[in-house]
Amino acid sequence: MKIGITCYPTYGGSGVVATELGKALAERGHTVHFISYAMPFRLSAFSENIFYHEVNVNAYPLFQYPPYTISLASKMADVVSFEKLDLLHVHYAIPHAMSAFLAKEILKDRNDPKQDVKIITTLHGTDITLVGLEPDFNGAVRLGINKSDGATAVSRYLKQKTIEDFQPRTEIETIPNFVDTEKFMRLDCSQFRSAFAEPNEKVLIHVSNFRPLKRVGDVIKVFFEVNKTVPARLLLVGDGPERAEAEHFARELGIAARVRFLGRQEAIIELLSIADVMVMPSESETFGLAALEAMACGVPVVATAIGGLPELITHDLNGYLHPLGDTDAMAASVCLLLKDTSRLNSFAEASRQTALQYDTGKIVPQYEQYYEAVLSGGVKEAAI
Ligand code: GMT
Repeated sequence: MKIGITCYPTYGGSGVVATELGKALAERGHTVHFISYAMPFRLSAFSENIFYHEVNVNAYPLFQYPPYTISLASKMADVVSFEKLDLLHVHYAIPHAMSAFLAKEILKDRNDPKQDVKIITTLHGTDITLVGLEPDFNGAVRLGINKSDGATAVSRYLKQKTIEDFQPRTEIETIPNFVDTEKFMRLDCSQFRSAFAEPNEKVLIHVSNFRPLKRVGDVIKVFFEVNKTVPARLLLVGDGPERAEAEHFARELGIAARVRFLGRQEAIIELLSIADVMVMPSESETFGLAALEAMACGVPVVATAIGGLPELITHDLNGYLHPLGDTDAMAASVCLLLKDTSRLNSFAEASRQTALQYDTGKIVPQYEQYYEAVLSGGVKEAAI
């Protein structure tokens, strides 16, 4: 198949999923065209089946807000027509689903032979649970889903939430996120570990884009409590709007020397390999890709019992789930793991086993089958 993929290239899990999907599809012999404003950050290695088309954002002086949605739509239409794409798979509804719809309208208007290109929208998270609910976006998101030939959600929770809040006409298929468990596995990084922690210290890790909903302050509170009884270090990987406040908070609590703000990192597998536990106290998480990547590296996750996380984390088996904001309970669970090596090892193994269920080799064929169903017109409208 010839597949166009559009995603946010530099920020967040939806871009990671889209890029890893494109890479996996290319390895399986499909031709993949990424269409975006920058090269997706995980698209480092060359593949003869992967192409990248950059969208130019026109900075004409009249445009206080350059119309990216339109530039993207025009680029999509050009790539579909010239490269004879079978489908456009867009990740994160805003604005990508609307751009894809507009691209199809452009092709129809030109009576282009590819005017029937199929559109598939994958819903990832706040496009449905937060931003998409705002009156400024709500109607457009629903239109984008309804004008897609197929739509997928990354968890059962997200599918349900989309149906409840948007009542879309397009049937939503659940296809969970995935991880390459041959790459994401625990490596022996003892040398690397000694740069961050003493041999008697435990390592907690948090990976996110530091948006308010990730509650990095709660991560620090959990660590503050844990560190009272278990000598530990906290690695904070990623960057975003809450970072400065989190740094101040760690200083206020007198634990700044034990907390390492690492910013955005490429060496994510190495960092996960030296961690004992991940803390994910998010107030909203439709899937939790960062948790899945940690689990693949044998790192159990202590998280909030919200969104799609309970589909991935089974309380008291491969991690712990607690109510939003209950940092005392989260700290107690982290201590339970860190003080009992056999429990930690069993949770680490259970985490790895769970991650194997979400291996690239198991999930990517679900996307291929879904593409085939959409191309053959076999995807029905929702019965609402
Ligand atoms: O929706 C967002 O907040 C952004 C999006 C992203 O690009 O990081 O995150 C969502 O998609 C990820 C990949 O499918 C999921 O693993 C995240 O759980 C989800 N984030 C939220 O729901 C907050």
